[in-house]
Amino acid sequence: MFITDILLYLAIVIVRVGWSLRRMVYRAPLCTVPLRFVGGVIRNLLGIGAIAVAGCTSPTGLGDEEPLDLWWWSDFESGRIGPQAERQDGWWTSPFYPDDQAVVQSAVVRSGRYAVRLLINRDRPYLQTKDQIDKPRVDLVKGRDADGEPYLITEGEELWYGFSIYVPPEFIFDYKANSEQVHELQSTTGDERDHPVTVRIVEDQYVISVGGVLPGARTWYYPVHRGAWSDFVFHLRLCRASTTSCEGMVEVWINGARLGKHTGPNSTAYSYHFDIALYKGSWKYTIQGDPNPSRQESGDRYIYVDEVRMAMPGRGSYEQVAPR
Ligand SMILES: [Ca+2]
Repeated sequence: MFITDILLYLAIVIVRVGWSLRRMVYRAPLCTVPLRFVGGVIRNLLGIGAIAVAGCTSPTGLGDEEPLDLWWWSDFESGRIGPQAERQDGWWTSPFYPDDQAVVQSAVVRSGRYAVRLLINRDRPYLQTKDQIDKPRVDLVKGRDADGEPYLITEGEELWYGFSIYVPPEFIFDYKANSEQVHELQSTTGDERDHPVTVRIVEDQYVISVGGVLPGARTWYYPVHRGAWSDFVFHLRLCRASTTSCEGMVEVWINGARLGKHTGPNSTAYSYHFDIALYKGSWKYTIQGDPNPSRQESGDRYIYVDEVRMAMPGRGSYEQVAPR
């Protein structure tokens, strides 16, 4: 892109210089020819410089995002979801779910040209395994595999990460028992009780829980504003109670407001993966298979996600990861 722009501009310059020389020879006073020639050269050099600056600062140009500060990020500006090993827009997504459940789109964005829409549908059967039904979910996961996955979150690392969530105006707040989970850190051992951080939509509130099932676990509440983006920032260090000199810590901000800080043991496993999701533990049926009343009896249910950033362990800051 950058090279072709330069070549095109040089071709224009050659034509313009030729045309200017023709005009100077036939029309201009002889004494102004050198001055006008030098002026034309300067103008054309400035034009090439402007193209170079534009090429280095455009979203697809050489400068792009600040990769040295970030461990990985997903602003969805690549326009697609790639393999989870890719630093930008790389995610693991479940093969059990239809492709239209996580779609990179341009209609609703927090920043740039793209964001992702996560969708579940009340009328579809959700088959995770042959004997486990009606757990509608779509997950974007980073660091899912314990072996060889470079983005596992491990005990003792100081981390900063942020993301932004948009709940559309038509989103129906469901009963408390039918809440949605939109973010979690999930242990790689698969312990369902072990979530040092979760964000759920419970009726009309974001419920941010820290510490899982441990004594001293903490919960914060923040209103869900439909039709607006909500910016989340987390600053944390995971640690287990069994760890000597445990210095666990979790700080939370929403829309620039600091909700608070939890200190002490916050986890029970050594490593975790990062999950952004739209997930209901049950919807059409309970896990036992009984009919489950909901305020939304059919159709799509969706949220949007953008501006996901995780700073290099031990090197982050609020500014590096906050949605902008
Ligand atoms: Ca974006």
